[in-house]
Amino acid sequence: MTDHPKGSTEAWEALRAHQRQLENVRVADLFEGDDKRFERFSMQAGELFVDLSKNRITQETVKLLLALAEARGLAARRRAMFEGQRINTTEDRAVLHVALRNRSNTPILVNGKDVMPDVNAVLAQMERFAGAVRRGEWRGHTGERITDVVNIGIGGSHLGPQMVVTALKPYTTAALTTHFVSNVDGAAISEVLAGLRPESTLFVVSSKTFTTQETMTNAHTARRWLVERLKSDKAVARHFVAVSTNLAKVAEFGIERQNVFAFWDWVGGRYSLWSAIGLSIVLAVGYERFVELLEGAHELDRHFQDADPNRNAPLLMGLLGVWYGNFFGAESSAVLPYDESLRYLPSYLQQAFMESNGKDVDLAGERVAWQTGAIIWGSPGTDGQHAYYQLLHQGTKLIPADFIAPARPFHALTEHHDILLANFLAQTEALMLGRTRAQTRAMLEEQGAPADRLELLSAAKSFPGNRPTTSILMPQLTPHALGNLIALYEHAIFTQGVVWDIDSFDQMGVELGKELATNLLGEVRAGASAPGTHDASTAGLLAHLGQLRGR
Ligand code: G6Q
Repeated sequence: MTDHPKGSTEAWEALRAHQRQLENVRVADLFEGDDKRFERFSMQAGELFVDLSKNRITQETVKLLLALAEARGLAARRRAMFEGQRINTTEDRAVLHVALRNRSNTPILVNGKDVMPDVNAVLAQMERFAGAVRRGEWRGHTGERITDVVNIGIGGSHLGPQMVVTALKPYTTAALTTHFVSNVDGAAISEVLAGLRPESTLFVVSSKTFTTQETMTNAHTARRWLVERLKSDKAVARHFVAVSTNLAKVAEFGIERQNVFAFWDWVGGRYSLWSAIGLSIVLAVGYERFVELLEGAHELDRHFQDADPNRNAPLLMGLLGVWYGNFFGAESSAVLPYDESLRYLPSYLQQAFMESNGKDVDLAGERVAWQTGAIIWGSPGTDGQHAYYQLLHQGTKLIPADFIAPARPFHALTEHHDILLANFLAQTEALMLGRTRAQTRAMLEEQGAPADRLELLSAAKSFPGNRPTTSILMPQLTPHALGNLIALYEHAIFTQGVVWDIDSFDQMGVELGKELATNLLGEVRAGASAPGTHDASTAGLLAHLGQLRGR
């Protein structure tokens, strides 16, 4: 067994040697020695301006990383995805979220059949339905207009719509409010239902499988709430629609066929916001804006396929993750949007990256001997600056961070936005430059610090710097720019999966959780387990819970 993916020996060894050369090189010095560094390592991808120049890279690094991608067959694998080949090997499925936003409408074949007519038919159905609701033509059971939409879903059937609807708040209409329920914790749905009237509420039950315990439990609770209050089973038809690939299960739930929005097994949950799973987005911002989102993603799809590798933003961002994770020992990576409306982007990307690339076997089923997916975390700036940035600046860990900001806000508080952007730039600059012990000492002396504390304070107040950041700017957070941004990350994830030789499109760990919870439910209800069925800790906790709950 080798310690690197198949076919990459030469490229891997070259990168390892190169890392040793670069280990003590400061990015700040690289800028000193190259007045074209910023131009060299920054690029346009759709509306996004992506600056990689504050990373620990040289032209040689890029050359070697691209050689690694080539050795791992990136181009062929990318073509295979766009052509609809079954690159999700464990599930034996195509991976075609790119077809959902294929605005050029060129045929994409799955098992010899063009999927575009079906994609377009569902889009048209979404347009018709959402338009009718938004115009007030679709009425509730008692004839009232719909004022509130509740998306019930979890994981991939929740995080995307929630992130996008929140990000595009300026495009939403005051006449329709969107709510999200995901957690099976009864507090979640209770809180949402408490503020709603059944007469004017529409539930969108989003579940690819339509068997997910959390979603089904929440959907049944919502259904009971509605039927009890409107005193008729018939009300369900006007207040529930479903988004699913499992039409039989939807019918069992009692939702009529014309109120079902279909998608297909070649759409992975965490890649599904472009499909009918985006219905709550269409309801919130309207069909035209949703199409702009799709167009933005399509533009990045083209960029990923066609751009010169040296200016291919998703390709290079994916490879940077490999560079830090496999050669610098970085374990995590931060996503730091300087935009309050992107507050769900870190959790959205956390799922996208970690569920896709948190894998420990390669495509042949062999255990990998190299690091795979990074831990992704983050939250909006500037809040994080007053919390965990301390560790980014002075901690002992290397944490590459992406800083993301729109140049123009939607509000009129220009002064706020100036301050926000100043913080963005100040942080990325400080993370790179740091402050040496000598500089700190000189500063402290000038400030008149007591001589007996100079050593201690200059140590504590100096910053190592050389902490890598990527800056992503866009003119404004429009649907189109957001589509660019999400697809940028999707293709970075894809790139990493190809390099690591893993299946980025299955999610066995998620499925394990689904099985385990179902198995234990009976025992939680009973407050006890049969002897020998669990380890002593789990059996003990079950019994203790049973006592606390009087079972
Ligand atoms: C995503 C995962 C997972 C999934 C949820 C919900 O890629 O598979 O997060 O989206 O478990 O599944 P359903 O849509 O089937 O309810």
